Amino acid sequence: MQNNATEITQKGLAALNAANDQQTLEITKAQYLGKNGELNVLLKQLGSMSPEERKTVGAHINECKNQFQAAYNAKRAQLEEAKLQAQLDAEALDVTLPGRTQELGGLHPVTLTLQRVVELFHSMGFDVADGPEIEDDFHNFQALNIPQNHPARAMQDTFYVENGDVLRTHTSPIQIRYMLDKKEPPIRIIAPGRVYRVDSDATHSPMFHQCEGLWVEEGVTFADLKAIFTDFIRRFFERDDLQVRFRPSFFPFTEPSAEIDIMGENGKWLEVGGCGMVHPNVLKNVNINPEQYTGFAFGIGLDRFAMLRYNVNDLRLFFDNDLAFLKQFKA
Ligand code: 2NM
Repeated sequence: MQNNATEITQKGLAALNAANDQQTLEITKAQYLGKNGELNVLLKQLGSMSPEERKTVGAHINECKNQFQAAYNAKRAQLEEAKLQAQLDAEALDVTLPGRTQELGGLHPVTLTLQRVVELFHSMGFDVADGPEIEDDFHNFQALNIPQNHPARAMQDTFYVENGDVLRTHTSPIQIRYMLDKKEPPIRIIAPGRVYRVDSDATHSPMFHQCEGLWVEEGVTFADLKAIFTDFIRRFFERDDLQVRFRPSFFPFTEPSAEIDIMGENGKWLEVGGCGMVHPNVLKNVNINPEQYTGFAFGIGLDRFAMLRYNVNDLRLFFDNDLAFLKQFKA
């Protein structure tokens, strides 16, 4: 009987040991410690024994039951621990991973350049004017003293839209519209925007950005043009001693006309824009009396200015939308 209890317990302990899930563990426990479990069945047989025998055998069976219970408790704790560990492993979170941040955008270098130009001219009393990118022949050419078949049109070949309209070749039509609207000087504006020409290489894009300036008032002279523009460009490049040269040239809409050069770091003159006194015909076309008023106008290429300011050697980089390039300008 005693050996029987030991044997059953050995078998039970082996079964507990082999149980690898909670369900099997509980079934095994019921098999040995349940009401009709093998060890309890042994207890029931004590009744047929002598008192002395009953005492020792009973004590032994209880010891076996305690041993089994302890083994069961240990195994149960072990399975619970394993289950918890498995859950923790499955739900593991690597808090050292970099976060998924929302990257902040930045302004395009040409936009940054325009903002700077606007700021500088605003400080000198110029307003900013705007206009349509699709223009009619009158505003883009005729009002600017460029008649039909004038050779200057060949230099400004552009993209033709229906019924003779064009994608504007310069921002001057903005100024024509402004003068027609405003009716009376004083007029002091800059006109920035996209313009279009049939031209494409490392330094020319079919779409580029211009900013033109215009000051019309009684008594405005070429000396005012030189002073205003020289002040502007020295402030733009942050060089008080920057050499500026006005080189005689021709534009249909100004007389006299000049190209504007600045002295580069390499000691060579570099063209940065054009200018002149607004042609009397242009003033007449917008109903301003050229006997009473005079004005100057100038034009600069914003892309060109951005290239100079940021040391970019290929204009096309501005239009490729390559983030590796654009990210360098994030303010
Ligand atoms: C330039 C050069 C010279 C110009 C002229 C006018 C207007 F509308 F007043 F006639 N606006 N801009 C002008 C003059 C533009 O760009 C190189």
